[in-house]
Amino acid sequence: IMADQKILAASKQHPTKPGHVFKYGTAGFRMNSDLLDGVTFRVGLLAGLRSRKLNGQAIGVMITASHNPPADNGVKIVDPMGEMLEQEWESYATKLVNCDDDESLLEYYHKLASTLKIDLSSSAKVVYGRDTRPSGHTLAIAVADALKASDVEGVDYKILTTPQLHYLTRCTNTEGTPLSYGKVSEVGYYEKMAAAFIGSLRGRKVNGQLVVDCANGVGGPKLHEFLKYLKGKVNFDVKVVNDDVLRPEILNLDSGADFVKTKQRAPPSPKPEPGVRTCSYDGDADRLIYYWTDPDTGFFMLDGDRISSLAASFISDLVRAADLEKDLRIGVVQTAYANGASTQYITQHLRLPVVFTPTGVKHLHHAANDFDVGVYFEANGHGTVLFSADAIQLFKNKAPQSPAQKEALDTLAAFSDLINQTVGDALSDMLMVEVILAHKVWSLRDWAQTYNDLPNRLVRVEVQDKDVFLTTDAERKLSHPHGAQDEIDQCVKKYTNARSFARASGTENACRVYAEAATRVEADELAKQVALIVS
Ligand code: 16G
Ligand code: ZN
Repeated sequence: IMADQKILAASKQHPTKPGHVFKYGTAGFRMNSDLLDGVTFRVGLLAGLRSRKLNGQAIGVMITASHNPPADNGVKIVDPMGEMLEQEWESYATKLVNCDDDESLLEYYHKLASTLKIDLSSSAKVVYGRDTRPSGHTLAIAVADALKASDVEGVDYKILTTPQLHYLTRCTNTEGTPLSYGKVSEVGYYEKMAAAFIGSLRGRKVNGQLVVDCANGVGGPKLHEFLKYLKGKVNFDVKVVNDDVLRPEILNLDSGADFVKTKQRAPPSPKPEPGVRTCSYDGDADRLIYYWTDPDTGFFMLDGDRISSLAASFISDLVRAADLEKDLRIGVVQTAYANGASTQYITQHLRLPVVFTPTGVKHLHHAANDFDVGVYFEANGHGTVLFSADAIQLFKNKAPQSPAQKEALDTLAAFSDLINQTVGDALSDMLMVEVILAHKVWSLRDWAQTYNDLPNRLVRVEVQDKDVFLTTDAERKLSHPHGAQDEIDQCVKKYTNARSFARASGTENACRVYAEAATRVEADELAKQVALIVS
């Protein structure tokens, strides 16, 4: 009863705004920050329940709205090994957050505890962090208040990138075990990344300067911090730009991975230097896009599909050199947005299997776990490479039969340490790309020449009710409304090498249409026609 009073009293301090229906979507709860205080408080309560349900393992809570405008914010829950919240719990989150008042909230909290057989007196722990948005500070207080009221231990990591919070969650739960993932601190993250970067380079040189656009988000200060750990150990010429987090209004403004990918051009500021290798993070540093501006041919982008095929090619070469080809299954996971040319390159040229899943990291991550080495990237630059415990054991313990085999095994061991195993991580992925380019002695132009992207167009279509659009086959086909897919098929038939699909957005009230075809004009036309079908 005392405990209930505490939760009720705290909840009164963090009311939800009436008249809104909230949904735990692909990126947790995300909206204008004015609506989020009560939502975040309730997410804090649920995270505590989840921790109790999982025998007191730490659960993560991240407060961020990624590439969204500065006025937005969001909150999502991270499971013990650093993965996204288990699907079933997403609906508990939705229900808990939508309770009408404090009393019904408390009632549903108890209902969840009893149906899930959760002992509310057992111990629980939640670790949390936030990006640089000004609203993050008060939202973190809402989490803290929920934890205090429900008697859950909380650790406030303050400002972090999203992947750092995922890393810390996993480290907390594996500390002192054979599965230990690193020191449980932000410093531990930098130390691990720095050691693995140097270890993976194996004496090779990173060529030329790399410009990193941080979207004026949390990636900026964190990258500056990381670079200190390389000082005097390796020559890595990085110029950090768009790293101003003191003016929150410029977060994600005309910069960052989402801008570059959707606008298909370099951020206007600072003025792009011709030929210089450049990459962009998004606002919470879990997406990465590479590009350069050519004096003759203009802007050229290397997106998530390119990073995926680069990683798959590098790793499969090493696995072959290490004579592990028969022991390890390597696979690539893509979504419907992956450029058809990348899929063809991976299946035909690299001869690796490609699996398709619906949009959203949790789906890709899950599918990648089915391989010993699972490479997954969304075209938008979010992704990572997952290594099975068996694979990592082999890299570390297999007895090499030749110096070349030893070199391959040692590179794989360090490389697997460099790649964040919990979630896509712009900093870790960037180091991965830099290592691969250094090994191959490739410029971005060399990388770009592996295949030619099919011209493509993505359009956002305003629709009355996006929920009438239901998909099958990893979102590549519409099952509803009836007949729509037939109409799309008829359009696609008219073009060469063409493909198109429509799906309801998971984050906005709109429908998205993607089209690709042999030429720019055809891709544009096709997208327009399919947009007409769904609107
Ligand atoms: C979320 C997803 C991202 C996906 C995007 C699609 C996570 C962490 N993020 O931002 O991976 O590409 O949604 O948005 O899963 P859409 O459904 O509006 O097209
Ligand atoms: Zn992000």
